[in-house]
Amino acid sequence: MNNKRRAVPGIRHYDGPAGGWGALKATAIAVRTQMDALEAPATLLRTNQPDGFDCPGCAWPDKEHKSTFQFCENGAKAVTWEATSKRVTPDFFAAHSVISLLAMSDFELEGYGRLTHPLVYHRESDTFRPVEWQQAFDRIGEILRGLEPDAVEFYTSGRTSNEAAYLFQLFARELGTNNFPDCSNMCHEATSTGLPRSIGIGKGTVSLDDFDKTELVISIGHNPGTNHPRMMGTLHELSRRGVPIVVFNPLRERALERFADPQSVIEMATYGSTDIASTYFQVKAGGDAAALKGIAKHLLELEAQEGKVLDREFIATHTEGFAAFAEDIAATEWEAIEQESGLTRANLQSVAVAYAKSNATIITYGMGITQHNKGTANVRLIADLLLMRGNIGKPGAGICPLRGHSNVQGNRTVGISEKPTQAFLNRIEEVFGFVPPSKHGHDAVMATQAMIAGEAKALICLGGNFAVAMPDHEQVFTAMRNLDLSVHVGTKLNRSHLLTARETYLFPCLGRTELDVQQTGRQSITVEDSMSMVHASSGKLKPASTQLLSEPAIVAGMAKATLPDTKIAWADLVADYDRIRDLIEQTIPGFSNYNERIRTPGGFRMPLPPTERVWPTATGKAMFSVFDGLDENAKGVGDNTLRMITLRSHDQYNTTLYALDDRYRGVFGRRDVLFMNEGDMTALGLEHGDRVDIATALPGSTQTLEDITVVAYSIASGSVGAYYPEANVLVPLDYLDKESGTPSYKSVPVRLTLRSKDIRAL
Ligand SMILES: Nc1nc2c(c(=O)[nH]1)N[C@H]1C(S)=C(S)[C@@H](COP(=O)(O)OP(=O)(O)OC[C@H]3O[C@@H](n4cnc5c(=O)[nH]c(N)nc54)[C@H](O)[C@@H]3O)O[C@H]1N2
Ligand SMILES: Nc1nc2c(c(=O)[nH]1)N[C@H]1C(S)=C(S)[C@@H](COP(=O)(O)OP(=O)(O)OC[C@H]3O[C@@H](n4cnc5c(=O)[nH]c(N)nc54)[C@H](O)[C@@H]3O)O[C@H]1N2
Ligand SMILES: [Mo]
Repeated sequence: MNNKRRAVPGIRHYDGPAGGWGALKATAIAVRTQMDALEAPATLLRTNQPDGFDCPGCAWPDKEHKSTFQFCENGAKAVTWEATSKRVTPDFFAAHSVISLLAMSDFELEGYGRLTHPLVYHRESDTFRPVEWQQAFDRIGEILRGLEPDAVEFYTSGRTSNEAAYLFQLFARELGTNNFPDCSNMCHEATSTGLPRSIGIGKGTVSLDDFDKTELVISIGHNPGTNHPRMMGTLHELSRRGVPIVVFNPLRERALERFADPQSVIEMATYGSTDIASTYFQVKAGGDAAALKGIAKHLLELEAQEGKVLDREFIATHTEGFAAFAEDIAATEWEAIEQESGLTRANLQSVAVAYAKSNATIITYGMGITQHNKGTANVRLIADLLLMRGNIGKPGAGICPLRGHSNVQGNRTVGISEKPTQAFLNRIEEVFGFVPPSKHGHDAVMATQAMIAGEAKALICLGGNFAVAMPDHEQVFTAMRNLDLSVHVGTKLNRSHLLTARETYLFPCLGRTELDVQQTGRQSITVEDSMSMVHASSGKLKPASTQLLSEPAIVAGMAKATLPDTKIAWADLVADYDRIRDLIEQTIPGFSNYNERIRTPGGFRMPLPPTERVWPTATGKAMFSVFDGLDENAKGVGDNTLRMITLRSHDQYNTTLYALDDRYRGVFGRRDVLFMNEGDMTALGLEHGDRVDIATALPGSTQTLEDITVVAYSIASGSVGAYYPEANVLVPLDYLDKESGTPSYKSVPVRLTLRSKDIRAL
């Protein structure tokens, strides 16, 4: 860092490691501002205990799910954010019109606390007013019955339980649609689409045990210190064991460099820390395919020189398509690889050498891989690299997509899919006696397009903040207002709730931390983590209000009121969630003895045939693929374009902001910044602290984001970084990975215009 640089308000260089005393302090603040200090310690201690609740923070598994409480700053924030003692009551809504609430920031909206009553939008007064649950369900039923089923969109956000998600898809299918826009369409859809072709299943193959046995980890495009905090304990252990961790990330992320484990007494007492990455490669945004091809290319060169680098036997017995893959790699020039990746041939060769030496390698990845024009192809290329050395289906090795929401994977497993398989539909028909629709439905982008076109008339959201999470807000916001009906099931107020349709209902639900008592007693729900472990979670806290219903109860209430001739005993299912699980078991493979197996601590693992080298692909083999070219196929229009990635701060959970700081990146009290490479700044005549307007540089795009302060940062040349969701206005809705429909949130060509050389006064 350049020490002579001028001071910019809110920007301070952060020198410490990740974790450590800073993390303890941040947790204490989260507890103090959100919770009753007496209840907080007990609540946090119940997180991820055998009879407690699953941490809503991330989808990283726990060792045996029963050991001591794993300290985790961002897990604590997620729990305290839900278990807050703040409330948004009917009095609050009477005093605040929707238009006045819309003027507030998303940070302020959620900050008011938990929703307490079911609410209906009252147009004349422009306020939300309390409504009786049954009255609301009846009116929703009436509206839905008057619509074509395919004019209704059923959105799921990944915090929802298996039980609620299963009922939600039954409701939609009995109504007659497969319209399931879902947060994973913006997230790991590239994994769900890419991996089935490569290995036969759209999920990761590693378990925590594999991390104990691995000899090399390659970490691409994810930021675990913030987003998968429990993974830091694993990385820390690996680093202590001397296992090399090779990172590919355009930004220097502090947690991937150094991390003081807050559970390590010695490190905490001595201000010590452990280096995490053994090598850190600042690949260009969107340059991963080139980097991966470079590694593969050198592996082929090593094989030609020394032999025994490829796992020839594995390739011959278990795979198809190797020759075409190898031919494409061999034909790719080093010069092009260097240019697209921003890394040198020597850099990539060194990774290939380390990879050739390792007997068991894991590749982990996140949004830096999936949220690109060629996200699906990127995922398959990762699989290819692993297949070259037989690194799937052996201990210590495999592919490890880091899932987003804590149950996003489970939601998909239990049927949230706009493209259901015929086998699943047949089972639904056999078990329930109605014929579910087989026509494919909408994913998130298609649902939004249907809303914009006026074809979709109603949106029902099981959690989430749909409008804000999607690209190109302005269009989405207008489309939301043109709907006949919107229904939101949520815990806290957010902007999507306020984009009122002709009729809008807001339903407060129990959170994961809260006691859920139904007719037959206390209920538990189940979730599936990033490593396909399914386990139970049951809340213990007193619900935020006596008016709350559980998510399964709300879904069942709407379904029963909508479907007069329903074949499903909705009320019985809500009375005892075991009955919902019995139906899941009858309709979805892999859930045998579901109720019995979730009663053992730790739960059970869903079947993962590739771990046993069984490949449920069309050919019965693992498939190599050919990645077409090297680049993203989307060059910016005009001179001086840069590639923008949008990312999460440390004090953020998706569209939820816990605070306005991003400690490890040295940003405090603000988010209107653009991280930029110093060389690029010089080339464009910009200085640290200059204020710029950002414009999307794609053909026909007119999107702009005004008045953003440039911050010098250690980021690959040609790449710039801005915060999600503020920068979503710059992402065109149709700028996406065509194979999976995932928006290219990490790859938007942009151009900067200097606005003022003044430093913003805060
Ligand atoms: N505390 C907290 N936890 C969370 C979330 C949260 O918001 N807050 N969100 C949850 C959800 S839904 C998800 S999906 C996950 C998201 O977890 P991540 O996948 O870590 O998501 P991002 O913050 O978007 O960051 C992606 C990382 O990829 C890097 N990157 C960007 N572009 C590229 C590229 O082209 N190549 C490479 N190699 N790297 C790139 C960025 O610098 C950044 O470090 O986390 C989950 N957990
Ligand atoms: N530019 C850009 N855009 C992105 C991304 C990016 O990296 N860059 N990432 C994308 C990704 S990976 C994702 S997953 C999406 C996230 O999109 P969403 O999942 O739609 O958004 P969240 O912000 O997680 O939703 C927050 C809301 O969920 C509700 N909520 C919280 N807990 C519960 C609960 O237990 N039950 C219910 N019913 N509701 C609850 C609260 O009301 C809260 O306001 O955003 C995507 N958008
Ligand atoms: Mo996500």
